[in-house]
Amino acid sequence: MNVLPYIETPNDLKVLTQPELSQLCSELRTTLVQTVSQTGGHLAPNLGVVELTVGAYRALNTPPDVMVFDVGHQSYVHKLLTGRQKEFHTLRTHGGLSGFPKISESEFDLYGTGHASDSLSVALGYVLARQGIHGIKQSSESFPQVVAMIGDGSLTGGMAWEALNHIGHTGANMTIILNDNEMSISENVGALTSYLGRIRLDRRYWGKREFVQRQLERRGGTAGRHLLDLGIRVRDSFKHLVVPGMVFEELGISYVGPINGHDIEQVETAVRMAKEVPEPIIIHAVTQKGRGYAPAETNPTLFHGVGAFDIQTGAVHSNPDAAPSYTQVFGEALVKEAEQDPRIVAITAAMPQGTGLDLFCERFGSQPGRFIDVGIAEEHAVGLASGLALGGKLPVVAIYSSFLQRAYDQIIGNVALQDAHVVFAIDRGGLVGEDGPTHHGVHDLSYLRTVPGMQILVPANEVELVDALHTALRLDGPVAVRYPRGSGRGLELPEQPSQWEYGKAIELKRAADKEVALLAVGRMVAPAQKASEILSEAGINASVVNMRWVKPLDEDYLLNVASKHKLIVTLEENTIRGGFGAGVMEFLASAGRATPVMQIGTPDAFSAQGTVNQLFEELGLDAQTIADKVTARLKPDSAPSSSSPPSSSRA
Ligand SMILES: Cc1ncc(C[n+]2csc(CCOP(=O)(O)OP(=O)(O)O)c2C)c(N)n1
Ligand SMILES: [Mg+2]
Repeated sequence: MNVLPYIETPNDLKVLTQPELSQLCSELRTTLVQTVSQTGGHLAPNLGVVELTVGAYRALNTPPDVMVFDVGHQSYVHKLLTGRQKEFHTLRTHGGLSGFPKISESEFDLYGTGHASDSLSVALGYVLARQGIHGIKQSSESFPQVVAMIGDGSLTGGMAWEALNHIGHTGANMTIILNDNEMSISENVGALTSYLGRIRLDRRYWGKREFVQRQLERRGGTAGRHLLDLGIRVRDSFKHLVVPGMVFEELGISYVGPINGHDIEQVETAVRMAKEVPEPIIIHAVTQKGRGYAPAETNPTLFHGVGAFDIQTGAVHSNPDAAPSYTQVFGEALVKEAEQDPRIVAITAAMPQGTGLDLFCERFGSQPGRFIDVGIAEEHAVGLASGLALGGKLPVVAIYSSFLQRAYDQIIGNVALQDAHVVFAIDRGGLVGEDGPTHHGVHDLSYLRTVPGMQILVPANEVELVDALHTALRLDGPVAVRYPRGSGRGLELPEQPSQWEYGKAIELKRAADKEVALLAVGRMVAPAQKASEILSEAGINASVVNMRWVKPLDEDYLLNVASKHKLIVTLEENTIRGGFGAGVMEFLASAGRATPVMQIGTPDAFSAQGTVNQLFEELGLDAQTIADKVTARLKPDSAPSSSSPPSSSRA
C-alpha cells in the first residue's frame, strides 16, 4: 500500500513508522522523477531534500509553524506533502502548479520565491512580525516556529549575510537549515564553500556534534528559563570545543552539525531541538544533490534544472533540428573575441553553464583571472567588473535579465557613474517560459534606459548577437547586449563579425503608402515582419524597422518615420512601462510630434508561466494579434471583434 496518497498535511507524517517513512521517501522520489521527466524542472535539488523536508516537518506543527524555502526550486517535496499531489503533474505548465512556492497557490506557501539568498531576511521579518521584538526570547511553545531552508550556493549571496548579521543581533527565535550539497548549479565556489568543506571533511567534529546533540536533546523540551540558560550555556561552553560553525557562533547564531541530511531521525531531532531553544540556530545538514536517481547523482548540474527526459537512460529529450541557443552563440562568440583581445575577462554569478561562459572557462580557465565565478553574488559581480575595467581590463558580465535586477545600484554607481567600459551580456531578456514571473526578463530595458551613459543593443537574431557583442566590446562606457532564452533562428554565422553603425536602426521594409510603421526590437522583429504580411493581405501597408538600439535611439530616423506614417507601433519583449516604446513616445513628444504611438509589449502586471508561444499569444505579442490590433486601430469597422486579448497596448 502506498503511503504518499495518505499525506494531506505535514502533520500526517508524524504517525508514520520508520518503514513507512522510508517507503514514503521512495514514493516521493518516484513521483519527482516521473513528473519532472514529463514537465522538466528542478529535479536534482528536490531529490536531495526528501528526507530533509520530511524530517523537518515531523518536528514542526504546520501550521502555525512554517518553512521558507530559499530560491524555492527545492519546494516540490513540500508541495507533495501539503495537499498538491493531484495537481503535481501540472507542474510548471500554463495554469498549473508553479515550480516555486507561491502565496496564491497554498496556505502552506508562506512566501513566493525564485531568486536566491532572500529566505533569511523574509524569515526574520516573519519572526519579528509574529513574535514581536520583545517576545522573541520567550519559549517557542507559545510562538510558531519559522524554519528557513537555504542551500550552500544561496548562502554565498550577500543578502543572506546581511540577514545573518541582523538575525544574530536580534537573537530571534528561528531556525535555519543549511542544506549543504557542495553544489550551486555547478560546483559551488568561494572561501565560504572551502570553510563548509573543511567542517564536512573533518570527522573529529562529527563525534563532537553527536555529543552536543545528546546534551541538547536531554535538556530540550523544557520550556522557559532552563532553555534560555541552555541556549546561552551551549554557546559558551562548547564554543572552543566545537570548532565547526564558529563563524556562525561568533555572529550569535548557534551552530549544530554537520548532520546527515538523509537521516530523517537526525534531521527531526535537530529541528525539534532547535525549536525548543529560543534563539537562532543554524543546522548544517549535508546532503547529496540528485540522491536516489543515478543519472542525477552522476550529473547533478544537468539535472539541476532539466528539460523532459527519458527515465531509463536519463537522456534529455532534445530537438535535433533546433538551432543553437542564443546562450551558446554568445559563449562561442565571446571565446573568439577573447582570442583576439587579452583584456577580456568573463564574469559569472554562479551560472557558467546557463550563460554559456562554460565555454570561456574551458578555453581560458587556466589563465589566471580571465574567467571569474563569484558565486550567487550579482551585486559583487558588477562592482568587481567596474574595478577591473578601471584597472585596464575589458570585463564582460553575463547575467540573466531578472537576476541583474539585484545589481541596479552597482550598474548606476559603480559602472555608469565611473564611465567604466563594462559589457553586460544580458541573457534571458524577455519571456522565459515555464519558470514564470520571478524569472521573466521583462524589466531590463526599462531599468537600464534610465541609467545615464548606458548603451543598450538588442539583437534580433543570433547573427546580430555576434555583431552586437563585437560592437559592444569596441565602445566606451557601460554597454548592455540583451538577448532572449532559447534557440536562435538557425542562421549561418559569419566568419567575421561586423560592427553596427552607432545608434542606427535598420529599415527592413518601407511601405508604399506608409500607413503604419512597426518599430521592433529583439525577438519582436520576426512577428513584426509576419504581421506586416498579414496586414498587407488586409490592405494595410506597414513599414517594418529593426531598431537595434534602445539607447541611444535613432532619433533622426524616428523623426523621419513619424512624419511619414499615420501610426507608429512599438514592439518589445519588455514591460510597456518605461521600455523601448516609452522611449520612442518620450522622444516624439519632446520633439513636438503628434503621431500616435501604439505600444506592444508585456503588460504592467506579472506575466504567468507557460511555454513562450503560449505567453506570446496570451499577451498579444504574436503576429496575428499584432496585425489585429493594428487593423482595429486603422480600420475599426473591418477588425474582428474578438481578436484582442487583455491588451498591453495603448495609444
Ligand atoms: C539572484 C539569483 N541568482 C541566480 C539564481 C539561479 N540559481 C537558482 S538555484 C541556484 C543554485 C542554488 O544553489 P543552492 O542554494 O546550493 O541550492 P541547490 O540547488 O544546491 O539545492 C542558482 C544559481 C537565482 N535563482 N537567483
Ligand atoms: Mg547546494
